[in-house]
Amino acid sequence: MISLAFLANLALLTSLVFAQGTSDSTIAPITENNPSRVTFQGVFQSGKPVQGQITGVSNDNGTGVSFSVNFFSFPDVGLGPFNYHIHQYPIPPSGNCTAAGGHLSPFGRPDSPPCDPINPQTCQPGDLSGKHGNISQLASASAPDDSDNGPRATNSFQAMYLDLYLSTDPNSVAFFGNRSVVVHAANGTRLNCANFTQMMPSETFGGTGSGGSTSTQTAASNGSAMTMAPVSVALMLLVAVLVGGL
Ligand SMILES: *[C@@H]1O[C@H](CO)[C@@H](O)[C@H](O)[C@H]1NC(C)=O
Ligand SMILES: *[C@@H]1O[C@H](CO)[C@@H](O)[C@H](O)[C@H]1NC(C)=O
Ligand SMILES: *[C@@H]1O[C@H](CO)[C@@H](O)[C@H](O)[C@H]1NC(C)=O
Ligand SMILES: *[C@@H]1O[C@H](CO)[C@@H](O)[C@H](O)[C@H]1NC(C)=O
Ligand SMILES: *[C@@H]1O[C@H](CO)[C@@H](O)[C@H](O)[C@H]1NC(C)=O
Ligand SMILES: *[C@@H]1O[C@H](CO)[C@@H](O)[C@H](O)[C@H]1NC(C)=O
Ligand SMILES: *[C@@H]1O[C@H](CO)[C@@H](O)[C@H](O)[C@H]1NC(C)=O
Ligand SMILES: [Cu+2]
Repeated sequence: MISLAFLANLALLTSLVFAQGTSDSTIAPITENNPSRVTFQGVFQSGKPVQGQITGVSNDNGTGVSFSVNFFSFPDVGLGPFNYHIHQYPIPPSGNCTAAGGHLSPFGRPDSPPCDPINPQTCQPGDLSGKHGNISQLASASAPDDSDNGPRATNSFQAMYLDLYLSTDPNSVAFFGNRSVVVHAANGTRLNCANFTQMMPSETFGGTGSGGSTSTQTAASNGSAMTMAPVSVALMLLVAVLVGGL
């Protein structure tokens, strides 16, 4: 009897250890050394419910990705709370959101149980609304009502957050730059979706951009002698050396 109980306990202990091991293997590590200022943006398709874009740029210190979410034109709030994720595959040219496949989950974490935002490392890296909040409240039109342009930014949602588990580095399994974003109604319907595509630095406005980077871009676009200073100085030195040598 004692040995049976002992064996049963041993079996239970073993299964607990294995269960622990399995769940540990799906823990997402914090991404480091993300390449400086690299930016990817997804812009929802026109002609479908929910418009807007989501933009992710490497965090300034290389740890994680800073996201800026600006969604609007949601359908009736009763279809929410809405959620959104980074999905595995890009959207085909037809725009079919079903073809995006499942959530980006490089460590094999399944969709359930739901993400616990207190422990975001246990969530799927692609589960943005699980980690950072679903969309249960919408801002209504407060913009000036100019009937020429129609209602602006109605039923909108804005958010900014740092996600530590996604990456802008193509060598990382948590890289999202070649994948897609899908926004869902509460019943799971895929309302709209978009490819992420890389933005060139000159296309990147606002967000976490500092005054310094803006003035750099302005100076560069002027193409003045001032912005060419390092090259000019180098050329002058070269000319001076050549002239001096003759
Ligand atoms: C980078 O900054 C974020 C906050 O912006 C912080 O959570 C993280 O620990 C920092 N990482 C390093 C390596 O300093
Ligand atoms: C998404 O990207 C893929 C791969 O680059 C491309 O074939 C497809 O046309 C894009 N889809 C949309 C809707 O732009
Ligand atoms: C959309 O893509 C899914 C998955 O690839 C496919 O099963 C479905 O037939 C496609 N729908 C249309 C309308 O092409
Ligand atoms: C959405 O978020 C709200 C508030 O955080 C929460 O109460 C609700 O359960 C969430 N809904 C879903 C479908 O995840
Ligand atoms: C996206 O990039 C990752 C990392 O470079 C790569 O493993 C994956 O195959 C790519 N996926 C697609 C659909 O191109
Ligand atoms: C989800 O809700 C939408 C909008 O009401 C509806 O068209 C669709 O049939 C529903 N889908 C499911 C799977 O219930
Ligand atoms: C760039 O050109 C604009 C318009 O010509 C001017 O207003 C601005 O001061 C210039 N900036 C620099 C840094 O030269
Ligand atoms: Cu999704």
